[in-house]
Amino acid sequence: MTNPTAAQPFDIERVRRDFPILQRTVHGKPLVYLDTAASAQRPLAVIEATDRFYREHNANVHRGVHTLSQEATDLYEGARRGLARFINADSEREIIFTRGTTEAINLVAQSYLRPRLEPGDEILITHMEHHSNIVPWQMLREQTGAVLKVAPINDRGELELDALEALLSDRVRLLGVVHISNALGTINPVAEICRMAKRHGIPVLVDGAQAMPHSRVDVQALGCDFFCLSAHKMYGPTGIGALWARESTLESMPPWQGGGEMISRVTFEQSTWNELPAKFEAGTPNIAGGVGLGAAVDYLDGLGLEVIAAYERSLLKYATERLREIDGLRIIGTAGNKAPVVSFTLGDIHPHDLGTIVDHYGVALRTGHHCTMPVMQFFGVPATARASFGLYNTLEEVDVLADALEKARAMF
Ligand code: 7TS
Repeated sequence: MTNPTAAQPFDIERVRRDFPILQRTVHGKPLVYLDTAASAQRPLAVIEATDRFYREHNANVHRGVHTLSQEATDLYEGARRGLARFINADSEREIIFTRGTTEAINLVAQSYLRPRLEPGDEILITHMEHHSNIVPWQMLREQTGAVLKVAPINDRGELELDALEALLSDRVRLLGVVHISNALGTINPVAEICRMAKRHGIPVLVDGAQAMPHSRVDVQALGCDFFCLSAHKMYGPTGIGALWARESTLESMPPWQGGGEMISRVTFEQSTWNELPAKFEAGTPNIAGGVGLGAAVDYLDGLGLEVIAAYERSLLKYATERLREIDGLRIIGTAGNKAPVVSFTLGDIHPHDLGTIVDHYGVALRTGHHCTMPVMQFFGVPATARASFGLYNTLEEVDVLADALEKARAMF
């Protein structure tokens, strides 16, 4: 599905005007927001959609006959249809709204995998996973006696595909892999990995949190079994995201939380379950969040992900060149295929000090382990500073970052 307006060239000044927060200053300097991988800023379209929802349509969804409740339901379900279309799902029944990627992964762990695991069965993940694609499987390991295996990475921060394939034994019940690493920027060859896993009959969960804002995701073309995403990484609200899985897979899974909306009929003796996707959405959902997610999808579609990706590649190229010129700067994560994320250390300066200093120049960097402690251990660093770019960043902002880093270096 391509959007006819997407063929327009990328007008960065116009795009920046869509993001009101970019007008503000920090310590008297223009904000240079380089923390999009943690959470993206929101365009007016998203802010206004949630604002309009609360001003004009706010009511609980699904159970009402009154007009507002029906309007709220239409908006919320419209967002689900929009997301289904955006990622090329077969139908909106394949979209389960969650709080985000983390909750989507936990849902798969508890509802899909837990009933299928025997002691000694294996769950395979990779060395570059975010904690949210590690810890739910560790918890499952404690609950079931399963074994957690880890596919290795190399010094550039790329997956070792041969080693990964060698780990695809007949004991593996699920492979969990990150599409784009938040700490390294590595774009994994997920379609190839899914084909590999399919040859061994192993289902694949893709952590797509970082992929959604940077590349067009087509869940059918990827060939995965589960795809997890967060709206706030893709210019939408926090507290909402989704799990995609095929209808047949979701039908085979028991509900994981009980409550209102997920039932068909309740007596004290027994309850029966609602149809998809309601079966997995107990309780009142994040309705305004869903509406905002729908607006974010429309916004990204309007710009065109191919256009965004091309622009972001130019940002990454320039940032990599500029940062490499800085004495003592070490880039962590130098994969051949990267998203616009640059993790680095600078001499012996602690990343937190670096982050604090550049903040005084208006530059928002994330510093720490980025919820990927095993990646930090692999590269032998306690933490990195990370510049992560979004569709609103400019080459001039890369210069501001580089100058601020030079000033920080001079202070030590
Ligand atoms: N997976 C990846 C690859 C992520 O980058 C993140 C969040 C998550 C999962 C969890 O998403 P959530 O929306 O459920 O929290 N990453 C980051 C980050 O890089 N800095 O802060 C959060």
